[in-house]
Parts: sequence; C-alpha cells; structure tokens
Amino acid sequence: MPTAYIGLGSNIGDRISYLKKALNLISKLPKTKITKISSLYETEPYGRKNQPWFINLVIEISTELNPTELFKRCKLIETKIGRVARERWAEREIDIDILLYDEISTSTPELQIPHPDLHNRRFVLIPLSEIAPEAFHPIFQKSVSELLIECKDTTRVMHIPQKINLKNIIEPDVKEVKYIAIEGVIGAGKTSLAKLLGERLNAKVVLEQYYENPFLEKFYQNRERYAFQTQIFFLLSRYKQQMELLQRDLFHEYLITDYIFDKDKIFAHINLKGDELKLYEMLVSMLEKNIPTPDLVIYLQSSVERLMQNIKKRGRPYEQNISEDYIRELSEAYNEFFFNQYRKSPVLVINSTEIDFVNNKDDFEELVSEILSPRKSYFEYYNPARKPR
Ligand code: PH2
Ligand code: MG
Ligand code: MG
Repeated sequence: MPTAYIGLGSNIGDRISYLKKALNLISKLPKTKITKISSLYETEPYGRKNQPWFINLVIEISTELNPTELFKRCKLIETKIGRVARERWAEREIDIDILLYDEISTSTPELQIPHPDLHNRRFVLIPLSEIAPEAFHPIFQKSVSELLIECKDTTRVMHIPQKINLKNIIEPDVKEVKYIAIEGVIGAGKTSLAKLLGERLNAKVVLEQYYENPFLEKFYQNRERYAFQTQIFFLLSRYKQQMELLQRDLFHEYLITDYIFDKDKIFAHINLKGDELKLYEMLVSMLEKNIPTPDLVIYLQSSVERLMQNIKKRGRPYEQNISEDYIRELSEAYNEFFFNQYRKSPVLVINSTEIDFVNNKDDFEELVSEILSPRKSYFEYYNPARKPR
C-alpha cells in the first residue's frame, strides 16, 4: 500500500480539538490507516505574520486512495470540521495538506505533490523528520532530514510535551437511531409503545397485522395441528411488510415497528418440529437476506402474570385461548433469544412491569431521550434511576 505524509495545522479556536477531529476523520477514511503521528508543535506563523500561532503536526498514512481521491477527502474533512473560507494565508480552523505521496511527483492546478513549499517550512520539516527522517523528496532527491539541515526558515517551532494518542481520539462509530423496532412477548405492550413513540417522534409506524392471519384463532385452540400454516402465513406476510419498509418515505425521519422479522424464528422453534421446521428454515434463509436491520431494538420484558393480565384486559378475541404455559414458554424463548442469540442490532432491555409509559409522562420522556442518545454498548438495560447524561 502507498505511504503518504500529511501535514495538519490550526490557529484559531480550540486548536487541539480541531486537530483531533481531523485525525479521527482521517482514521475513518476508506482503505486508509494512520501509521504514525508526530508530536504537537506550537509554531510561529510562517508567511503572513499578523495572525495567531499555529499548532502543527504531521502524520504518516498507509492508503489505497490515489492522490486525487485523498486530496478531495482532505478538503471534505476540512469543510466538515468547520473550516471557514477566507483569503489565502489567513488564519484557519484546520488545514490538511498532502506533503508527500510515495515518491510520486504530480502537478495540477489544484494539487501539487510533493507540497511545493515543504522544503522551506520548519513547521513541516521538524514534525516530518520526527516520524520520517528518511522519507525521500522525489524532486530535490533528498531526504527529509537533509532538507531540514538546509532549510533557511527561521520561524520558531516549539515542541509541545502533550502527545496525541490515537486510541484516545478515535471515537467509535455511533450510528444515529432512525429505525426502531419494539419487541416482547404477546401482551408486553409493544403496540402501545410503538404508537406513543410514533406520535412523539412523528415517525412512520408500521404495526404487525396479527388479525389478518386466518389460522391464528384455530392455532391457539390446537397448536400442534395449525402451527405450520400459522407460521408460514406469518412469515410471508411479515416478509411482504418488511420489503415495503425499504421504501422509506420522505415525510418521516423515524420508522417504528412493533416487531422484528427475526421474531418469527422464536415462534417457529417453539411450534415446529422435524421436517416442517427444516422446510421453514430453508424458506427463512432465502428470505432474510433482504430484510432491513433496525438501528435499535427495544425489548420489553414483563412477568408472566402481568402478560396474562394484559392479554385479558385488552380482550382481543382470538387471544383469549392463550394458555399461561405457552406465555411462560415464550418468555423463556424470548429471553434466550435476546440475551444469547440476537446480535444484529443494539438491544435496549426495558422491564415494562415497573414502568408505565402510557400514564407517566416523565417515564416516557426519559425513555425517548434514552432511545435517541448514541449507544455506547450493544446491550443495555434501561435504568430509569440513572442520572441524566
Ligand atoms: N500554514 C500556512 C501558512 N503559515 N504557519 C505555521 N506556523 N503553520 C502553518 O500550518 C501555516 C503557516 C498555510 O497553509
Ligand atoms: Mg497549508
Ligand atoms: Mg491547505
């Protein structure tokens, strides 16, 4: 892979923080690795004198981006970090310059490599010779350390003892939560929470269509006899609905569903056996490739007693034959699934026996901010007693 050297500088605002942001973004460039980082240097302005001192450093990268691609990416990073357009030589929030790229020399109106003034600048040569004294300048046919010895520049360059440690600045990628799926055993309150969140976030809410399954009522009366039909009907109707989710609409920033496609497996494994289960799994493996993955799954946990109460209370006629044993079996299978198997999305576990989102506005608002805050870990228990971040 080609090796390139990049010079970074900042002389207004929180200079170190701008530099760290730049390093963080460079480290996330495709096909690119930061391999060395020089010390920080506080440097007298070179060229136009009447501006604040800079902090400069140089990094070495290993990259498969070609010089033009790399240059464009560096410009984009400058913009992203908030570099304001000013006249040439003016102060800047962040400046990112390609100094050397292997031993290539190119010159186009917008990009020159090596950097055309590199050999005249102590604020470049000093940090560069710290990490790459032997790097070679293809035009002058000299090493960086030779260039430094011959450099006539007298502007001051002061070493700063503070080191930038790559590990400390590379932030994990946090994905914004846009697609939220709510899960839990029958009666956990998925649909109510989906509707409530939908209103609060002005989300598109897509609810599972239970009542459309013509086998469901018979299934609750005789599970063994109707399991396969019920399962296949659910699988195909969930698949169809999930494919429609891929067409996100432009009017809603958020999407909320009251189930995940993978729930189907929990039910299948409880209700199907032998050849039927095999056939079902074959079908699933073909279908699941195209299914969108939620950015966050909320798993509503509840006690079996509470689930049974809720099922009675809401009185959906086709659910009234559900046995407590079946709910217990489902609860265990759900726990096993979310705690030990499901790894596609971050999971936020909420004990809904204790928290009443529907009637307690404070509980609900706290949950909303918890949902929208970036996830630090892949698996979290929601803790309403926790201090706000
Ligand atoms: N960058 C300039 C002009 N002058 N002086 C110092 N000390 N450090 C810089 O990064 C710098 C400069 C143009 O890019
Ligand atoms: Mg520059
Ligand atoms: Mg520049």
